[in-house]
Amino acid sequence: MFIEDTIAAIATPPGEGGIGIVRISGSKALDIAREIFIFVSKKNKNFKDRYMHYGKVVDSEGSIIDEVLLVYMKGPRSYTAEDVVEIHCHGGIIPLTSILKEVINRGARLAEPGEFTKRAFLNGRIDLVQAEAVMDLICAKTEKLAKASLNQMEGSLSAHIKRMREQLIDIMAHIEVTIDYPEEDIDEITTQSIRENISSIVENINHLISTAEHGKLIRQGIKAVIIGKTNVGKSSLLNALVKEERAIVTDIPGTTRDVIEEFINIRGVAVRIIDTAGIRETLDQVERIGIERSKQNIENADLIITVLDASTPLEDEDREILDYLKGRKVLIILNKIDKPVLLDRRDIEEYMGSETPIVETSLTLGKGIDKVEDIIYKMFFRGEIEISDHLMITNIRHQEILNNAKKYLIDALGGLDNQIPLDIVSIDLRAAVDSLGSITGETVTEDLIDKIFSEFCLGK
Ligand SMILES: Nc1nc2c(ncn2[C@@H]2O[C@H](COP(=O)(O)OP(=O)(O)OP(=O)(O)O)[C@@H](O)[C@H]2O)c(=O)[nH]1
Ligand SMILES: [Mg+2]
Repeated sequence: MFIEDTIAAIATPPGEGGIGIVRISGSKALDIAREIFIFVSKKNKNFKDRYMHYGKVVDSEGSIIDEVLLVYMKGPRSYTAEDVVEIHCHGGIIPLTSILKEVINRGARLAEPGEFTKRAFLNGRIDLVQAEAVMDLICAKTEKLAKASLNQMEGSLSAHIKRMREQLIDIMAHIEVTIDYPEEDIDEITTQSIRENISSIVENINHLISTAEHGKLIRQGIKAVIIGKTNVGKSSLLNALVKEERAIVTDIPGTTRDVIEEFINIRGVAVRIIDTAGIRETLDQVERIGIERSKQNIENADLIITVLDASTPLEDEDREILDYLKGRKVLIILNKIDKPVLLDRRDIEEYMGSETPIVETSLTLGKGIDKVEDIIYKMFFRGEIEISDHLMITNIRHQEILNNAKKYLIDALGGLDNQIPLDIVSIDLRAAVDSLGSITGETVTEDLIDKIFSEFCLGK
C-alpha cells in the first residue's frame, strides 16, 4: 500500500512541560522542515539523518515561533518507516499549536489517533500484535502490564503465533500432496502424524489461552472489596493499603456510609480496593442503602476481604457474613490483635475451611499490612509469574481469536477421527490459519484495522 499524504500531530500530552514535540511523517516531511526551520549554525544548513539540529521555527512572515531542536529520520529507518521529522519545542500549548498550524499550512494533514503506528503497521515495520502492544505500554498502569506489553512489542508473541501458523500451513501442504497423488495409498501413518501435529498445536494454543486469565488480571487489575461488621477496622485497612487517610475512621459504628474506591499497586498488580459500609441491622435509611451497596459490590468482586474484630468473640452477625462468602475467593483479616484476643482463629478455620487465608493485624499499630499485600498477591499469582520469560495473552481480541482457531482445529481432529476426506479436513485447517493470521494482522480486514487504531491516542 502506498500512502501519499504527510501527517502531523502534537506527540506529547496536553499541558505544560519542559519539552513538547510536533511529529511529521510522510514524503513532504523534509520539505516542510526546510520551509519552517532556520539553522542557527552558520556552517551547517543541511538536515543530517538522525541528528539533532538547533534552530528556530518561523511562520510564513518570518517571525519566530520558538527556539527548537529538530531531528530528521529518513525512512525506512523511522517509527513509521517513512520520512519523519520531530520538532522539539518548548512544552506549552502556544508554541506547540503554532508550530503544528505552520506545518499544516505547508501541506501536512492532521493525523488521526494512532495513525503514526498504523503507518508503521501498513508499511510492514511492525505487525498488529506489536502495534497493539505499543498502545498497551502507553496505557499501562502497572509494571507488569508494561513488561508484558514490551515483550509483545519485541515480537515474542508474534513469533510464536507465526510458528504455529507455519506448522499448520506445512500440514496443509502435506495433505495437498497426498490428495494430488491419490494412487499412493494414504496410509494410517500419514493421518496419524497429521493428527499428532494438529494436537500439538492445540496444546500450544491451550497453553496460551490459559495465560489469558492472568493476562486479564494484569490488564484490568483485581477488584477487592472490604466487608465486615461495623467498627471492625475496614476503613482503617483501606487507609493502610492506600497509605493515606482516605476514609474517615472513628470509633462510632456506622461511620462509612458510602462505597469508597481507590487503586493500589501491589507488586506491579493494580488492585481496585473498595471500602464499604459495615453490615448490621439498622433502621437508618442512609446506612441501609450503604449496606445494600456493600452487598452489590460483593457480587462481581475478584476478592472479598472480610475484616473481623479479634478482640470480640465470633458473633452471629460475623457468621452470617461468612456464610454469604462460601465458595468465593476470601481473605480473612483478624484485626485489633493489640487488644486481648477473644476470637480463636481455629473457629474460623473450622467454619471456612483450612485453605481460607487468615492474616492477623493491628491496623492502629500498622502490623500485618505487608502480610496482607503478600497474600493478596499470592492468591492471584501463585508461584510468581515471571513475565519476562513467559508468553502471555493480555489482549481479549487475541484470546477470542485463539479460541476460534482452537475450535477449527478440534473440528479438524474430529474429521480425522471420522475418516472424513482430507481435503475437507483441510478446510478447517485453512480457517485456523486465517484466524491466527488475524492476530498478527497477516489476514485482517480494513475495518478491523481502523477500529484497532482508532482507540489509540493522538500523535502516536
Ligand atoms: N485497638 C485497635 N483499634 C483499631 C484497630 N483498627 C481500627 N481500630 C479502631 O476501630 C475503630 C473503627 O475503625 P474503622 O476503620 O472506622 O472501622 P470500620 O469497619 O470502617 O467501621 P464502619 O465504617 O463504621 O463500619 C476506630 O476507632 C479505629 O481506630 C486496631 O488494630 N486496634
Ligand atoms: Mg468504615
